[in-house]
Amino acid sequence: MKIAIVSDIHADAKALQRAFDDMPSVDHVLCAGDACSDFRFCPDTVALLQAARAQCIQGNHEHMLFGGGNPGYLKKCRAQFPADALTYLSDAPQSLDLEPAGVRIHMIHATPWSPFSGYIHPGSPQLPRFAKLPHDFVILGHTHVPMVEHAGDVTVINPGSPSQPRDGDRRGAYAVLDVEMRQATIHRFRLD
Ligand SMILES: [Mn+2]
Repeated sequence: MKIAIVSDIHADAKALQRAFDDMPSVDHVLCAGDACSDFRFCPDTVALLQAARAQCIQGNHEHMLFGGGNPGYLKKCRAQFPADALTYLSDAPQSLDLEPAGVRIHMIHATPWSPFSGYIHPGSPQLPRFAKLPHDFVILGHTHVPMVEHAGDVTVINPGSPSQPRDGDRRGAYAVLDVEMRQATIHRFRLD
């Protein structure tokens, strides 16, 4: 089973479409939050995720928008966009646990200890803490920096961002997890 992971799309349907075009054949799609921005909701982005039957969690931007951080804009969104597009993200959980083929996967946007704040970058001093978690894979977003890091038997995956990479590489990014092989790989694709 292959699982594609995207995160931090930030309302850029074009970049997400590029990621899907670039993707090998996968069985499942996960989105680790920030599909929208708290000041910009994109129904086309949601439609692409819905068509891919992606399982999404909320990032800090969904939390801000749907948690009342930008009430004027949310009101505008409710008037302008289909209700089911909004509920697709407003009803998304803060974290998600999956166990395909006995492989324990935990997905949360920022860190396992705080869903919406804190940054785990490659080489983070916090990475050794992951070794004690009861998961095989922890999927994060938030940094827009793609990584596959190991802490004991736990693999930490951040797929980066298809639209706003922040690692000095201008290409978009996503990840693919091969569950049986227990192997995660970062994929890059051109945005221009
Ligand atoms: Mn983000």
